Amino acid sequence: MSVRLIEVRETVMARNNEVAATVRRRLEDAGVVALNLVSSPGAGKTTLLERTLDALGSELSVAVVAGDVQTQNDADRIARHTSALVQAVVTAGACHLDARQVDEALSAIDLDATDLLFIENVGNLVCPAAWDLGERPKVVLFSVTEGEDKPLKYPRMFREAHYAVLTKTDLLPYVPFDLDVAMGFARDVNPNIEFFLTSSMTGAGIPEWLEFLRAEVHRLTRHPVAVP
Ligand SMILES: Nc1nc2c(ncn2[C@@H]2O[C@H](COP(=O)(O)OP(=O)(O)OP(=O)(O)O)[C@@H](O)[C@H]2O)c(=O)[nH]1
Ligand SMILES: [Mg+2]
Repeated sequence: MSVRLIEVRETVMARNNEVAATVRRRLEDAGVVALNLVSSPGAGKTTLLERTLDALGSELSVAVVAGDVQTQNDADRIARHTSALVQAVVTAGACHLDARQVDEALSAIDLDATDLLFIENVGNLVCPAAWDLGERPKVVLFSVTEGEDKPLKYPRMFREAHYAVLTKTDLLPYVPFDLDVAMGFARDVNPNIEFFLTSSMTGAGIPEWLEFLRAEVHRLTRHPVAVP
């Protein structure tokens, strides 16, 4: 029985990886930078997206796929900050998005007219780490109220991520959280991870985040990824 279960899971993961490869190719062909935002519940993904859309919406063509377990609250929130269609994916209990859901959501988006795609994953520090959505890069958000040791407790998430956004830095005066210790733990599991320190309340660190997004779009436009 247990052997059969493992086989089933492997088949499901293999199928996901196939679809993710298709998604990646579609995005690369269209020159779209696709960020998969992952974090524990409530780390600030939707709020950062709201800020980002307010700042970049008139400058870049930004599309959003918002995943949630049960509601479309986040998609509704995000839609108030953009004129573009926001795709809501309700996973009906699943703790992560999968590549098929993203592939289907992309069908309603004009990728050739899109610069930047944000995929807001389900808030969970375990499940989304294992599921390739065809994105590049994966960005983990990590708020200062969560404790410095999250990278050690959930290493796969931080190992898979290319960037970490330390959010809610406006709360640092009120919580015992050592930024250097937290960043050190993240580097222990992923020496190449790069950081942004942000507050969506005060706007601290948001200009650097926006500059990074602009540079990613510019890089892909000037040096398209070679698709074999
Ligand atoms: N103080 C402070 N609060 C923030 C910041 N960013 C988000 N919040 C608050 O944190 C709470 C959760 O923020 P969301 O953006 O909904 O978090 P999320 O990661 O999208 O949550 P899920 O989608 O449920 O996983 C909200 O009450 C926000 O107002 C921040 O930079 N500083
Ligand atoms: Mg959210």
